[in-house]
Amino acid sequence: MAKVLLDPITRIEGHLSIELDVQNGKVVDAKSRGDMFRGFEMILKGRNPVDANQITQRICGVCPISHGLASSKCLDDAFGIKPNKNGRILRNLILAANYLQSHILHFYHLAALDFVDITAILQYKGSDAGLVKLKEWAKNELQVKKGRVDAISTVGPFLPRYGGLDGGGHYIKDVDTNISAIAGYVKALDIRMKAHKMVALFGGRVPHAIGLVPGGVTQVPTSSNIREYKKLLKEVEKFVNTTYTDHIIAVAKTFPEYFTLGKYSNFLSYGVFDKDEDRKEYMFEQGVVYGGAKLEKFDSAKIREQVKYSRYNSGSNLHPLKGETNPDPRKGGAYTWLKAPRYNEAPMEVGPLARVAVAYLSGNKAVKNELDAVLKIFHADVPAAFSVLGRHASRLIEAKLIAKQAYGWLDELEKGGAPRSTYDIPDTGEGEGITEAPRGALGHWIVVKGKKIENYQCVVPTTWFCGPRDDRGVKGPVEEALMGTPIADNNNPIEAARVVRSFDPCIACAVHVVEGDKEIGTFKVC
Ligand code: NFE
Ligand code: MG
Repeated sequence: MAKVLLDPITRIEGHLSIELDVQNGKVVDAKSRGDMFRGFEMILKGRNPVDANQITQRICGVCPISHGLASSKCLDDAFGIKPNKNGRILRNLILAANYLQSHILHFYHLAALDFVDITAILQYKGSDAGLVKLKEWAKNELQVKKGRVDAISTVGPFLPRYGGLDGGGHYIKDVDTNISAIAGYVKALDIRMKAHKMVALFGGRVPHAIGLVPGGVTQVPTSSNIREYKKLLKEVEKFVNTTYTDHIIAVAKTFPEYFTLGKYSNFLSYGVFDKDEDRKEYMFEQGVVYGGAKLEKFDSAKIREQVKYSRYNSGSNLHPLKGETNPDPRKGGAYTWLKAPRYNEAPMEVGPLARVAVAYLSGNKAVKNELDAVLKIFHADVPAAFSVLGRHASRLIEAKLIAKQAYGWLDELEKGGAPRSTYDIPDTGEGEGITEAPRGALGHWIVVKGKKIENYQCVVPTTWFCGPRDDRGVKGPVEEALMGTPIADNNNPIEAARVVRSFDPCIACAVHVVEGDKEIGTFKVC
C-alpha cells in the first residue's frame, strides 16, 4: 500500500492537504486536512453585533457577500426584523453577481487546468492581445524541440503540473479545443471584473461590501444603477450561455469517466435567493436528500458540529447556537482544523450539486429542464450527475438560471424606494442566518447579551464537505468521494486532484496559527 500526499492542494482557496492510501491503483482510504486555523468566532466575542456584518466578510475574499448576507440575516433574526422588498431584491442581485463571478472563477481559473493543455498556446496563430501575451509567456518559459516541450524555467501559475511538461496523456489533445479554452480563461478574467462591478453597484465595493446591513442594503436603486447592472449582466450572461457552456461540454465529452468518479449522494441545501421577506420560498429550494433519492424537509435544529478528529477541545456534537471554539493544536488523534458538521447525524455534501439535486427532486422545472438537457447529451441518468462532472455542470446550470432571473429582480425594484427596514439592537436575543454561498450551505448563529456578542458561530460550506471523520468515525464527503478513485501514477495523482477540486474547497477562512514544524517552501529573496 502506498501513501500518496496532495500537499498543498493547489488551485483552491486556502490551505488543504489530502492524504491517500492507494492499493492496486485505487484509493482505499482518504483524509482531508485543513491545515490552518480560522478563529473568527473568538474575534467576534464582546463586540457590537452589527460589527459581525463587516468582520465575517473578512473570512474570505471569494465569498464575502455570502458571509455578509448570512450575518445580515442572523442579525435580522436576533433583532426581530425582516428586510423590506427592495432590501430582499437588492440582496439577491448582489449575491447573484457574486455567484456568477465565483462559478466562472472556479471553472476557468481553478479547475479547467486539470483538463486543458496550457502548452497548446504555443500553436496559437491569431491576434487576440490576451492570447498573444500568453503565448509570449509560454515562449519564454517553454521550448519546443521536435514535438517535445521542455521547460526553460518553471515559474507559476501554470507550471509545474501533473504529468510534467508533455502532460503525460492527462490533458485534452485537440489543439483547437485547448486554444479556445485558454481564450476562455483570459476572457473570464474580464467577465469576472464585470461581475464584481455589478456587486459594487448595489453593495458599495468588492470584495468586502459595505452596503449589506440588517434589514436590507444601504444603496437606493435608481434608473442609473439599474441600467448599468443590466448592461453588465448581458455581457456576463452571454459568456455563460456560449463560452462557459461550450467548455463544460468539451471537458465532459473528453473525460466522460468523471460521471462515475467523485460520487456522493447525501445533499443539503438551506435554500437561496429569497422569493419573499419571510424566509419561506427560495429560487433554489431548501431540503435534504439521503442516498440521492429521498427528499426530506430541512430543520436547522438537527445541525451539530463534532470534533473528535478536529483540533479543538470543545464539547462535541453541539448545535451552533451552543457552539464552542477552543483550539487545541496538539490534540491527540486530531488531524484537521475543520470541525465535522452533521445533519441528523449524517454527513452532507453542500454546494451547487446539492442545490441542483434538492431543486430537481423538489420539482423545480427550470432546474429539471437544464439538468435533463445536459444529461441527454451524454445519454446519462440522474445518478450520473452525482459526480465530478455533475458538480461542474451544476455550476453552469446555476449560472444560466441566475443570470436569466436577475432581469426579473431588476424589474421588480421600486426605484427611489427605501432599500432597507430599520432596527434597534436588543439587550438580549438569539439569531440564525442561513443562506447558500456559491460553495454551499452557510450558517451564522448569534447570542446577544447586554447589546454585545456573547457567542457567534459560523458553519461554512467547506466545513461541511471537507470536514474530517465524525465522532462515530464516519468519513466526511470529500474523504468518502475519493474512495475507489483510480490512481494511474502515484507520483501524479491528478485523478484525486480532479475529485477534490470539483467540490471547490475554500480553507482560506482567516489564518491565525500555522503549524510551526511544517516547511511550506524554500524561497530566495533577492
Ligand atoms: Ni471562502 Fe465560501 C463560499 C463560504 S466556502 S469561499 O462559497 O461561505 O467554505
Ligand atoms: Mg465555525
